[in-house]
Amino acid sequence: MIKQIIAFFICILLYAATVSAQSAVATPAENLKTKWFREARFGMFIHWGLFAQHAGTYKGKKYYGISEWLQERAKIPAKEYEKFAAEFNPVDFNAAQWVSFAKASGIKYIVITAKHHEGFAMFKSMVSAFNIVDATPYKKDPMKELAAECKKAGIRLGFYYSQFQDWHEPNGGGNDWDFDNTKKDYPVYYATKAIPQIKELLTNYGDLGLIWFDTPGDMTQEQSKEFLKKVKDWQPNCLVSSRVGNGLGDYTDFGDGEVPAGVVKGPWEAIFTHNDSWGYSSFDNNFKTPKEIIRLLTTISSKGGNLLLNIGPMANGKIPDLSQKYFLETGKWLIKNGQSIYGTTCSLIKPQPWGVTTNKPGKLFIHIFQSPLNGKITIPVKGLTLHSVYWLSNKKPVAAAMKSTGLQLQLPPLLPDTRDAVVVVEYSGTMVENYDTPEVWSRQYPEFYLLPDYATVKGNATISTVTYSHYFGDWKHAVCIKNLQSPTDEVSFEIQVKEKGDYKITLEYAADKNSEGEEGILEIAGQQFPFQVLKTGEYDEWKPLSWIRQTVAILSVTQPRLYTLKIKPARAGRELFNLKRIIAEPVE
Ligand code: H79
Repeated sequence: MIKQIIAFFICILLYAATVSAQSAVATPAENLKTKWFREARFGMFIHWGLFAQHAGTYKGKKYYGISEWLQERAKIPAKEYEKFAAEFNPVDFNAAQWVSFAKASGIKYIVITAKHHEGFAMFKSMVSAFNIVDATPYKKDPMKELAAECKKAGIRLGFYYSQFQDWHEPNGGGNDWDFDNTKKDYPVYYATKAIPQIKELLTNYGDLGLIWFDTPGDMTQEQSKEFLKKVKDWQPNCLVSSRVGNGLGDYTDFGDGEVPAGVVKGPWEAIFTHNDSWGYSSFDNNFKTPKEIIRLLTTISSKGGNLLLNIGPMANGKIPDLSQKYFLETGKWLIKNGQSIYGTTCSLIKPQPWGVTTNKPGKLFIHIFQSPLNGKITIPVKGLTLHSVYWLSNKKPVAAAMKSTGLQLQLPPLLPDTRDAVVVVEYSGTMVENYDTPEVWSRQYPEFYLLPDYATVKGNATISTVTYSHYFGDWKHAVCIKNLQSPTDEVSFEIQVKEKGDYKITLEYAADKNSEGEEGILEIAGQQFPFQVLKTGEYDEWKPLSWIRQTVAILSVTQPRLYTLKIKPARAGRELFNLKRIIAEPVE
């Protein structure tokens, strides 16, 4: 019960944290201020602090999940935690190496934890002796060196600062194992520690790109405004993340590990960590591969945002080997293909079975994740005059023609890159936003998906993000179709079926006991395919969600043409399910 209350409290913090910056139309001055950020596309988050020393283990017990929450999870008293500083000695820290690594990885900005929830300042502070210079044998300020190296390398530096949670302070948020929550005076903490330390960060380290606030918790609108104003007083051009709270900030951050549905206008950032923990964890080996990073970066760019991807250095200052290896591999891809990422704007068409697109004036970048068997792809754009069409990585031409159905490319049997092969189309004419084109089903792909992002929903049906986690608190998110409860709630897709033959149609979803046994109907080509919803597990955002793939129809197409696929409940009842995607497979 107590655990649930705590989890509830943290949920409130988290949800307050994911509120987006209010998107009033940006003024020219705001546009100028966020220009570097909107063009940067790839940032490196660094979670480094005393938590790195324990690397997820305390008194012989492994805490799976996010290691920077060790103090909270093991309920370590602040007085005892304080002693960790005497052991913290990052002798192998080398700012020049970190920055050259970031540069070689194609990183344009770095955001590092100046102070995480544990309350320990990783910089010299006159405000609190609980800082790396005064409390550790290291006695140096790594942020000074990092700021100097970033400046030399032309990389923007931002500081993460936990402005509400501070487990070291009696009046800071979060620590209820030492301090009584009902007796806390948060304004005292803001005035005596948080704001004075932010002043130190903004006055002692040169020009900063941004301040990355997190978990605003109980902050009022006035308090969030005050933090924002202080940052601007000291550095008017320094950006502030939306986690300053209450809908404020210069750009939007979504939830930890969340990619939003569809294209999002205005400056924003998706934040991910390389494995499942933000701080270093000695036993977390779930590192994203170069292919996963490249596709994540490309997909986020195509939606108009940045990827801020985190690494957790060890206590001695070393960056984990696999983070080094896979970031550098991503950097190699960016050296050849960076033009299709940096400074691009979002896709003007929806994701296609072969991949996604990004844009620059007069240039369309086609990111191919998967080639059809016959190598023919059609990009749903009209009226362009083609000047040249070539692979970005080697400049070799690609056969292309403008047809009435769109821009047709003939790809070779072997793509120049299996992770993301980029074709550049230089053109004149105007490309207009068009997300309304039908989905394409073709026997040239082994399988293809209908995603919720561009579905048409009716009645109470919604396109919403469902949150879950593997280890406690390492959030995962899935965009789903939800709230299909009565026959008037409906989701539908327009589909251009290219070739005749049979197609197997499978639903991928999660459903708990509330939905078990409900009946739904899939409608296509005048046929109705009824199905019953199967229970996949209880829904709990702190636990994994189990997804099931249930085949509900085989459609025999005798005539390739436009079809409408609909899903709705057979009768009024409880919600059908969290529908993640619909998979279609040509029957062979
Ligand atoms: O800095 C990273 C995380 O430490 C921070 N945001 C990213 C960028 C973050 N703050 N809050 N959370 C993440 C949510 C944490 C929830 C949990 Fe727990 C912490 C789950 C398990 C440990 C709450 C406390 C629930 C159980 C204990």
